[in-house]
Amino acid sequence: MKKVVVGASGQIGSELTGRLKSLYGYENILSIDIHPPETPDDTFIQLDATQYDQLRDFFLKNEAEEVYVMAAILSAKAEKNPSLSWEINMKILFNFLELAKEKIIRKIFWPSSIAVFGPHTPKKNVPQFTVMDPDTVYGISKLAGERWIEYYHHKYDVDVRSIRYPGILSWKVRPGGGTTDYAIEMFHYALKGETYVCYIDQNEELPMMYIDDAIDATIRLMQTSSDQIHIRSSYNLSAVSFTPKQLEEQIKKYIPDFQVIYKPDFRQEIARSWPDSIDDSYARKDWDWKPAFDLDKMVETMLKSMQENYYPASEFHV
Ligand code: VAH
Repeated sequence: MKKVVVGASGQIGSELTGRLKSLYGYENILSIDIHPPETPDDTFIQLDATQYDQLRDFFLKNEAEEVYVMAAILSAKAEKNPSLSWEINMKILFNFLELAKEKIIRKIFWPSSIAVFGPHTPKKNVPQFTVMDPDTVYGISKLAGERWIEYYHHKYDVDVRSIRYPGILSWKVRPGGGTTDYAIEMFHYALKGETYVCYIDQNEELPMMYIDDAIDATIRLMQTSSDQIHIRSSYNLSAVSFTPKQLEEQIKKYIPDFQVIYKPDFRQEIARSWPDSIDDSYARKDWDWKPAFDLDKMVETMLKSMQENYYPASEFHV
């Protein structure tokens, strides 16, 4: 039985594929995306996850015990084409819910996001159950998706699990079209010795997480026995919260000359609607979640990894 990562060329999908391969064996993990991966992978299959018949044929040929559905149009990009982004995000989800309802696949991971929270959601330590009035295309699609995955679980006994990811920091694959991408861009500019123009307000606090924590949580949730899972919409998950200014100051501990200019754009309005911090007590209780990366460890790891892999000439030593 294979495990399959859909959206395997993306920021999270690419690293999730690598981790699953090291955990379960290279040949046992298949990867699907509409775009080829940055690094060649002979277990990669180019498929459009919105095309149900193509997916059904693929999964009838390749029996999959688990499918990680990581493909979606992210928040900033989705605002540029609302109806198409809604259509794509929901079609992809429904394709896999239907395959699971037909018992062609057995277990699904589908990522939600803190984008499901909106302007009237409490900003601090957002509880698992609260007011949710997202006012972005991405957030609306993720909230609708959460309702559908809970419906398919209760109505058709589909085993689908989900996490509300915060902003994710990683360095291997550039993210595409997220509001929180600023945090990754800041490291690139700092290491290039260039001034960064930040499109988010310097005091806008957002929940964030290092990629390794996000992947650990995802795999841990999928390994948890079904009777321990008490949340079938999507689990709140938290690691650190910081503002762009706090990130700038943390980077300056290593690169003192780094400069940031703040020029908020439309993405600031998206970020403003999201909470500052998250209460993830359900995830800690149900499947023993705890993050390994605080802000210090995240910044050091990002700088060290990016210097080694992209900017060997950069003038600083961690
Ligand atoms: C985005 N990185 O910015 C994603 C994430 C909470 C943010 O959903 O759209």
